[in-house]
Amino acid sequence: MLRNIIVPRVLGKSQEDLQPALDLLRALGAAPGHQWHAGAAHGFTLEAPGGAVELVAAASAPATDITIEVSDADAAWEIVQHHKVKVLQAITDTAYGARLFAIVVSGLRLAFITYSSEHPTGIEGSLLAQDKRFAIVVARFNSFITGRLLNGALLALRQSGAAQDDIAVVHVPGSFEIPSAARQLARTGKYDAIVCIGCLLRGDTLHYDVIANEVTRGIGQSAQETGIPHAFGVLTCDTLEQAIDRAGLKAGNKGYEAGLAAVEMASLHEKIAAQTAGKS
Ligand code: DLZ
Repeated sequence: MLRNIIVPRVLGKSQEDLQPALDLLRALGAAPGHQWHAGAAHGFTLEAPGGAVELVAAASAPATDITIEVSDADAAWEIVQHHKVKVLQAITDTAYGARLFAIVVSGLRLAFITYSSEHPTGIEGSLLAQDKRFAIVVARFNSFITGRLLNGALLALRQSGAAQDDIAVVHVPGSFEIPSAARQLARTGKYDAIVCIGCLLRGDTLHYDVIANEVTRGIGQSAQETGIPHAFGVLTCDTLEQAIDRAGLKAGNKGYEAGLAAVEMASLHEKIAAQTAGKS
């Protein structure tokens, strides 16, 4: 019966009023869900891998509207520094062993928390892109879609802290040409990750399956052989409508997701190299 719990918060009267909160939550990895626009009113649903309602009985109530559990509160704290927020509580250890901070953005009081674990958490990449360099290889074919995916990827990289000058955008004719350009860029050793963007439509491509397999294999092979992370932002859709949904309409923006994946993998790559340096 119960399918989903949605907490609507009215943050103002125009989209501008909620934009800072939207930008921040997306920079922290919230996936864009359903959105609606009705005249001057707007609604943006942000999705997380999990959600829960906590019912509390206590002498005092927490001074936040929403508590967001993150995998690394310190990394989230770094990201928050690049957004216009008011700090309610700087990052700190709690009495119960968690890491926590609280902010206000667009009038919304948010607490971010990472619970301590008795078990080692393992190595995980962060969403911090400062001082990292990225190349985006984007196919011109179906540019109506790939242009939107490119904008999504650029937004993800910039929101994660990558400098404009540290992002190279390389255009290729179609998806088939992505792997060779990606490999050439990866081989230069100048980039921490490559984002690959294209759109294959079954209706347009006679040998759709062959091309889709070849592009997927080529990108994967380039990543494995060069050792540089490649993010896969190539849509393979049956119809233009499906592609539009994945380029920013109903099903999020896969370019944005590929941008975030590139940032996380660039960070993970660096961490694994640091942790394994000198070990045989
Ligand atoms: C030729 C072609 C066709 C029919 N369809 C697509 C497509 O849906 N998506 C895409 O990215 N590229 C397509 N192409 C172009 C090929 O990827 C390639 O650029 C050309 O065959 C030249 O090698």
